[in-house]
Amino acid sequence: MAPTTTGVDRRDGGGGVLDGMAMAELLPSLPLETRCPPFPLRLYGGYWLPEWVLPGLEAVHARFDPRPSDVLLASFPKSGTTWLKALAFAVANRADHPPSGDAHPLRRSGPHDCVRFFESSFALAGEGGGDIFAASPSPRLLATHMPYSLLPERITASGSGCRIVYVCRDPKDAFISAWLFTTKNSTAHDRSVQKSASIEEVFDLFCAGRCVAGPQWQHVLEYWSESQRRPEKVLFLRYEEMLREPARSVRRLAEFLGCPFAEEEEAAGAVDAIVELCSIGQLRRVPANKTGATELGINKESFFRKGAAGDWSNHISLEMAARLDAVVEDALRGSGFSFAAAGGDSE
Ligand code: PAP
Repeated sequence: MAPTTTGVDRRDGGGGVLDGMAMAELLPSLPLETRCPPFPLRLYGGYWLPEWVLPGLEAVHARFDPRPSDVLLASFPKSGTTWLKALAFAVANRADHPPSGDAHPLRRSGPHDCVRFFESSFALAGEGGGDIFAASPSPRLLATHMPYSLLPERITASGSGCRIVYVCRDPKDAFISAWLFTTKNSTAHDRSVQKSASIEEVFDLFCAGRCVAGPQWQHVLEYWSESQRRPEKVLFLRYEEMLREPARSVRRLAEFLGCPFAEEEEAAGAVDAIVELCSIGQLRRVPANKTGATELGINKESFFRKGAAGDWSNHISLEMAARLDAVVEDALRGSGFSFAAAGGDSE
């Protein structure tokens, strides 16, 4: 099997669903990583993915029936997913749910309840059954942390109609966000993973691509490449740019989703109302985001921490940062993509 156009060699960790072999059979033979909390990871299709999610990925391939109106929100973990879910939900549903309204769903429930991850939803639903999203009305908003090359072709084929919005973040900030999230949620750890790992150890693993959905830069590069090839179907956003110009990002999102803001909406302040509704300060105040835990035992409040660019400098040394920058630069050389374009290190 040859490497794909996006550079992922599927021989690296097996092809699994892509080769028609059952995941349950394949899984024990895939390379295993247990040093990186919170989950045991398996190398599959060139990516380190949580072992428990892989059957969900298989189910997405086997049972998920995409519709041309579907929109998939994609990201490497801890890159702005929660924010993107809130923004896309608020933009797409603003006719039914005015952003300033007291009854808006984002004032009563969390962004992760409004837009669900399809691979983990299928994994948690278990075997059997059909398409768990079949009853959801169109247009559907769904989310994924899966790499582009592992999405079903029924989603990625040019004729599918499905649109994808990807949010990317500076790898150092994504690493720090993940590290602090994991340490805050230590009770959600899988028992088979070491709990005492130091930040230095986990950082070394991140630099080697050994983290949930890693290598991070490869994940980003695949979606970026596709956004260059099919800009009408794949929108590539940068977390740092969204922080700098949230209103511009909301307008881009609306245009891409086929529902640009009308003059009357602009005049009525709809864009700013969505920016405010989805701001980290507002989401943090929502009771549903303050208490309780997700199905995986993750404290809901831990999805809302600092929400800034460049916070890595408060947690890792300049030497560590330079090491990761060098790894990333090396891996991206010649690709045309650079994290520096976002100005990721400025607050
Ligand atoms: P996930 O992959 O588990 O879904 P994700 O939402 O991608 O997590 O990332 C969480 C980061 O987004 C956190 O960053 P930090 O740790 O560096 O602070 C979180 O604070 C940030 N975040 C969450 N909501 C928002 C928001 N509304 N605006 C900006 N940043 C946000």
